[in-house]
Amino acid sequence: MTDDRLTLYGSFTSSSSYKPMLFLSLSGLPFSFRTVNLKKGAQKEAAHLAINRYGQVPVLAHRGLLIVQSNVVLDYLARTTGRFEGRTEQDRWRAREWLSWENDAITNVAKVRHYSRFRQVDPAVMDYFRPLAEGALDFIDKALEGRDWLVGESCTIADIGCWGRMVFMAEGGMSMDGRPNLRNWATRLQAMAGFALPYDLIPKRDQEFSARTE
Ligand SMILES: N[C@@H](CCC(=O)N[C@@H](CS)C(=O)NCC(=O)O)C(=O)O
Repeated sequence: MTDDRLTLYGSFTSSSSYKPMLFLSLSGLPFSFRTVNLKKGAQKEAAHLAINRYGQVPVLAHRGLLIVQSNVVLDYLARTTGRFEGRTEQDRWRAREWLSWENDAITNVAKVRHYSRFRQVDPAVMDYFRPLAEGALDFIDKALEGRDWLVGESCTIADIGCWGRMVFMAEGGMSMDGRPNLRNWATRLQAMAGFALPYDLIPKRDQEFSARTE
């Protein structure tokens, strides 16, 4: 395996892992997937902490570099492959602006899903996070009014990053109902070659992915 091959460390239940996986799948690029068993706490073991100080997934290894934080991974992939970049310099900055907002706002969708599915919390905690999560979905719905994509005229890392973390919304009791622009955008994403939902895309075991031939 060459240093030039992209290697992604992630987990099949992780929206943060899904984001770069989706980028790679939509791009049809070959890559290696290495599973990190979050349930067994592999992310907190020394071997993983050596590649991700935060004890989390994802991690991208490429050409001797280690890239962590899903939105930084998306930024790296867009820069190095040229895929899903904005067309103009302003668009490229705007895409990264969306990713920064995503990390503030759509994270609340991930939290509500996490507390619904993996961990019981005091109802007051949910009362705090649910309106923030619903508000983030409303914001995206409004931003997409009259447009196909968040930035410019084509899909960028802004769309992949925002969709990628909200994808599990149903597991947190949230939905696209009453959010027509969000639903149409999701439909557009799902129509793209290489698109797959997380449980269909992220393997439970290490796997080698070949380049997609159209
Ligand atoms: N801000 C980070 C968040 C990463 C994150 O929360 N990863 C979760 C899975 S989605 C994780 O590794 N959780 C295990 C843990 O924190 O112990 C990113 O975007 O990469």
